[in-house]
Amino acid sequence: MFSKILIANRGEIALRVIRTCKEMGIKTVAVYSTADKDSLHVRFADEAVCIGPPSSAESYLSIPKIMAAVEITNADAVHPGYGFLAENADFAEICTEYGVKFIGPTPDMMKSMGDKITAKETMIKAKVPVVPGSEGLLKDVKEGIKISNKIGYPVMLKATAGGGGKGMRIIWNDDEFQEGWDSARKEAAASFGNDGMYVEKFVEEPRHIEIQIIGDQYGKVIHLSERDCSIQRRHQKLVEECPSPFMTDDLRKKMGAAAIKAGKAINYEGVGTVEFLVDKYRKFYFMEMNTRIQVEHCVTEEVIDHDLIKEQIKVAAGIKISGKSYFPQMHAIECRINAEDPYNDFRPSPGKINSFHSAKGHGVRVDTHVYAGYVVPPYYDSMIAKIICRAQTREEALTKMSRALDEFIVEGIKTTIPFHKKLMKDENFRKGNFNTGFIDTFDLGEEPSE
Ligand code: MV4
Repeated sequence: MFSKILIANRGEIALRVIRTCKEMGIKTVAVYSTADKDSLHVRFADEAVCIGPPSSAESYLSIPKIMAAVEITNADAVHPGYGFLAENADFAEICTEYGVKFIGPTPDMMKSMGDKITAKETMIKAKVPVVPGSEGLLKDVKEGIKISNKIGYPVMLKATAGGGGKGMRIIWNDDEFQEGWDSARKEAAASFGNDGMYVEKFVEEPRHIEIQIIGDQYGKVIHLSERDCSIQRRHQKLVEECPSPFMTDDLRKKMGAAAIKAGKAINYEGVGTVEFLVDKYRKFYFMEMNTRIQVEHCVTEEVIDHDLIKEQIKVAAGIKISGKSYFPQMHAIECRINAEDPYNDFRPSPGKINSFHSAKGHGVRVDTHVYAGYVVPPYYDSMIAKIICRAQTREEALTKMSRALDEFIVEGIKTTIPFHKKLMKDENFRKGNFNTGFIDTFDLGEEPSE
């Protein structure tokens, strides 16, 4: 087992990793920017190294700064968390060169999923269902139009370097193709420095359902059931839950088996997530694979009662996975609390938290790095807390979440709490009647006056 892990991250995920390391008897090293000097991850780690000024590029994204911290503290493994360097193949490679274990997949596994066309080709070979479309890169508009007529409009034009909605266009007919092609390519070139495009059938009103997997170094891959992440706004997830209200035992078996095939196809090692689009007929299609621990991993932890960070560290240390895939034993739902104003286009709302009272009680878990007096810096992601509620049934979990949101107090900044309160009481949401378009038409109503 590792003796000292450096956590190359900040916020709640850095704290989350520190907690598990403590329970496993592993020493921890925090790294922090000057903007985070008063953060809890700095206080709770055994050692802490300042790695630069507030800007991410000069701190949490700086490979030389992080490697210097690894060197001076003698850490024997690095946990990247999510975001920042978590899916940076160069960073994983450099860690290996330095003789420190990168807790995650190998650079090859990361690269094979980072390029969407390569990922799709790998899935076709592995017999994982994909959305019908072009094979490989599109040469030009002419080829794109020809394929679109074959599969039938509407189609979606996507950047091979994309993900998260950038460089993506819905196209409804031949006449729209050229303009969509030009604008999507320009966006992809600017965002990723790669303007390679592919096209596929547009799946209408899909649900976003992902399967958590874990693989060990000996070729074993199991799944840990699904998370429904259809409640998103501009490709930012707001709520995640398990079981998906749309799931059936039969569909879970099929999607679980497909996710395992996806993992095995690349000899996947570590925790990963296979994202699927699921249409109204419950047909599912591979979308992308995330080769990292995700924000919403807690939902899975609550329904299968296992610590995923612990499992991740164990497989990284070469321990074998024992046992079979896991099916949900409970219902869990997570609301992301962001320092944003839901009544003003979710604009970031950094600043000082004057008073803070966390929700508590049976079945309520709050993962957060903030406290009364904490100043939310403007430089990073705006998530300040995750509330995860679990109960025997979805109905009870939603009721518990409403209650938890009601007793959660954050003063001094705007948060997404009022949004979640309204959502938990929405009739269609409660019925499980939603897809990825739900938030586009959701009416938050007027801001309540104090
Ligand atoms: C799609 C799609 C419909 N059809 N692909 C959005 C982000 C990127 N990962 C892929 N995305 C989509 N791909 C086809 N062929 C609809 C989306 C999509 C979406 C997917 C999951 C969750 C929210 C979404 C919001 C808008 C579009």
